[in-house]
Amino acid sequence: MIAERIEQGSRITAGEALLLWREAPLWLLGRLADGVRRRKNGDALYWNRNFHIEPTNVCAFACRFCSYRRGKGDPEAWDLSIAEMEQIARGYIGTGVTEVHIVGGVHPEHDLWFYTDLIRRVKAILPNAAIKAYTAVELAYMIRKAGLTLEEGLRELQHAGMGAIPGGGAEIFDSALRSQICPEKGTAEEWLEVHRAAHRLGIPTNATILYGHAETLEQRVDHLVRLRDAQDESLREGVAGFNAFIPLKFRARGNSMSGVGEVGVVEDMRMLAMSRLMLDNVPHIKAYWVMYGKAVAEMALAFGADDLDGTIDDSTKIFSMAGAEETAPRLTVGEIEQMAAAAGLRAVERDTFYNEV
Ligand code: V47
Ligand code: SF4
Repeated sequence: MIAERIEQGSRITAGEALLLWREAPLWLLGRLADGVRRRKNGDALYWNRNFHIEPTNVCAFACRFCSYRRGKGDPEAWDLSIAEMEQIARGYIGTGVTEVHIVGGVHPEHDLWFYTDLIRRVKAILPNAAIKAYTAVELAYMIRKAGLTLEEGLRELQHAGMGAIPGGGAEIFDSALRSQICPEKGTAEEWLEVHRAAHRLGIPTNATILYGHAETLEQRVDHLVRLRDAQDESLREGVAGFNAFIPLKFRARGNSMSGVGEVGVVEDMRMLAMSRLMLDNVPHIKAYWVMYGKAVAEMALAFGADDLDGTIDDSTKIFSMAGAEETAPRLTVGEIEQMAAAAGLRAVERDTFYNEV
C-alpha cells in the first residue's frame, strides 16, 4: 500500500502521486504529510525576520496571471532609484533582520550592473542580512543582456553579495500551458538551468509552483517530478540545492485570468501535502502566509508545511495587488509564537540558510 511505503520512508512514483491526489481523503494526506514533516523537521516551525525590496513593477513581459506589472509611464508604475532603495534598507538598521528579499519586474532598461550595485549598497547598510535576490527569470534576462554566460553572471552577483535565490518564475513547467500563461518567460529547462548553475556555485535556491488556475493534476505532478530530479542531481554532485518549496496559489483579482477563479482551502491543503510527499529530497515546505492569509497558513502547518516565511513588515505588493487578504502584510513574533503553539509546534527563528538564529 502506498501509505505504508510513505510511512517507511520510500519515494512515491508519479503514478502513485496521481492516485493519492485523486483518491486519498484529506485526513490521510494530512496524516502522511505531517509524518514526513516531523521526520524531517521535528516540531520546528521555521520563520525569519525579513523584508522585501521591489525595485520596480515595470516589466518587459506580460504574464497573464500577473496583477502587479505596469507598462512604463503608467500612473501605477514605480521604478525606485538605488538611493531610494538604500533609504528603505536604512530603515531596518538595528531591527535584527537577517534577510532582504529583492524581486521585481523584468525592467527592460536596468542591467546586471544596476542589480549588482543594488546588492552591494544594501549589503553595506545591512552587513548581517543575507540577500536573497532576483528570480531565475530576472536573472536570465539581465545576464543575457550583459552578454555573459549564466555562470559568469551569477558569479558577479555572488561576488556582490547575493547569498541565495528565491523560487519565483517557475510557474508551471508544462510547455504548452507555460506558453499560454507566460509566453515570454522562457522554458522550464531555462528556469531549471539557472537554479542548477546557482547550485554548482554553492548558492542555495528555492522553488515554486503556481497552482489553482488552468493546470491539471498531471501537470502538477510533472512539475514536482522535474524539481525532484533536479534536486537529486544537485545532491549527487554534492553542490547546493533547493532549500524550500513554496506552492503559490493563483490569486485572481486584477489580472487577465481573473475569470478562472480561485481554488478553495481543501485544494490548498492537498497541494501542500502532496508537495511534502513528493519532494522527499527538499528539506522545507513553505506556507507563504502573505499569499494564503494567516488563517490558512496556520492550517497548512498540519499538512506538511514547516516554514511560514517571515515578518515581511508590509514590504511586498505582489499578492495584495492580486487580491490576497493581507493588504498590509506584517507578522509579529507574538503572532508567530501563537500560530506555533496552536499547531503544537516550536517557533524557531532561522536565517536564510536555515541556521537557528
Ligand atoms: O513567480 C504572480 C507569483 C511569484 C500571482 O523563494 C502569483 O522564498 C499567485 O516566487 N497569484 C513571485 N501568485 C513570488 C515568489 C516568492 C514569494 C515569496 C517567497 C519566495 C521565496 C518566493 O509570484 C511569481 C508568480 O508565480 N505570482 N502573480 C498571482 N496572481
Ligand atoms: Fe513580469 Fe513577473 Fe509579472 Fe510576469 S509575473 S509580468 S515577469 S512582473
